[in-house]
Amino acid sequence: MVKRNPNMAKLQSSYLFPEIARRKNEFLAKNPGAKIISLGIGDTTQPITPHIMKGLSGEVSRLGTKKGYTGYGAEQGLKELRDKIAEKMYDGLIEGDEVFVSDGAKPDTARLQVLFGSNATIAVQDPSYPVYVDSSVILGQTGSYNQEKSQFDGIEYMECTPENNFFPDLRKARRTDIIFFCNPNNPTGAAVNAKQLRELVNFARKNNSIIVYDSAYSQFISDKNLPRSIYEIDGAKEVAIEISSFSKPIGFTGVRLGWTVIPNELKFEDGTSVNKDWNRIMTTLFNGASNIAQQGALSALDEKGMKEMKQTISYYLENAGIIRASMEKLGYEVYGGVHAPYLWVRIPGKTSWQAFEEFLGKAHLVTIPGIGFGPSGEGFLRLSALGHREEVKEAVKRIERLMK
Ligand code: PL4
Repeated sequence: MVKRNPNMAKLQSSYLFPEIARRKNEFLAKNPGAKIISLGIGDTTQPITPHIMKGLSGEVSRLGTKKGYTGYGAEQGLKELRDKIAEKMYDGLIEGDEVFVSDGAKPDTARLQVLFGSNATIAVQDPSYPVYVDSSVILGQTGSYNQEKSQFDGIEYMECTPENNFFPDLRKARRTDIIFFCNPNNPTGAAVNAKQLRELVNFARKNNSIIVYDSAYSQFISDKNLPRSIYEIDGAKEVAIEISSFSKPIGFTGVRLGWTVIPNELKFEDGTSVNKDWNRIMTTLFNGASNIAQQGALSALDEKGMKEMKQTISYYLENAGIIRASMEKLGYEVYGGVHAPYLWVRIPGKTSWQAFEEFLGKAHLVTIPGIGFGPSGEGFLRLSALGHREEVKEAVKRIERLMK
């Protein structure tokens, strides 16, 4: 028999999101007529907009012609798209050859862990998107799960709570090789200002760490004065990788397309270019993003496409505003929903799994328990605003009834 990878045994039996789906299905099996509304998994619901659809369908048609057919593409992505991402998403702060197009931010996170290897040490915001911690465990970068602390030994959990305005106290943080930092944050919806981001960059520079900056929700930032990319901060190119995604801004969660930026200035301790090693990883472990998806993204990044992207984001942020206003009226302590499609709500007197069960059992609403994102998430629920407007309004009514 083959020995099991011992790191797998350290993980919780199920990844957070399939566990939510399992509990929902279990509830439905017992209550077959229940009309469940999901404020849970952050999945998009609005159809892909017309101009972006033209980009997708145009490529589908070309693939059926002798002249237009293409097979494998460059593993790094179409040059035209890499250049366009650099120009439109980064205002020229980076070059096209620093952009690697991929099948999404989540798979890039996993491949980055392969790049860093099992000896790397990591820090995460607490709470944070669970993929950073779980991929670290799988790679063997951690010790065991500490039941008492609800965290893995060996990982630096940087508390981000209402008490510190969701920005970690870096004076207390232990030095690690890698710092995963998601902004705007999933799950809290908090967005940092330039001063805070500068503090983080300086912390990484002082410690010779690499920041993996996840900007999957950057297009939701609604204040022009807040930074969208980490490269807006001087000196970030020597210490930061940025991963990002087309999933949320243009509804590509199922189409699959994202990217990672590895600046040419970023070097490992021995002077090796990180970009060069990432190129080696991508050309070995990845076979290029879908040519159809890439044409859709090219349409998304022209003038009409950018307009449509803004409309899609406004729709979800309006949903967030509706949920936020109602929760505040009911007296809940609510965060987020302004620069991100997530609301972070404190549920007093209950664990987050108890609150999850109550919302599901009594209001037929799926939410995500905060503890699933880390120990500092205990006592909170994350609500997603990525639903249909009618369902969001109905969900709000149900919450109001639940509170009476
Ligand atoms: C459910 C901070 C959602 N099955 O679509 P990708 O791979 O380009 O981006 C995934 C991603 C990356 N970074 C952050 C994210 O929040 C997400 C998506 N997160 C959520 O509800 O938290 C979808 C989760 C998906 C999963 O397991 O990730």
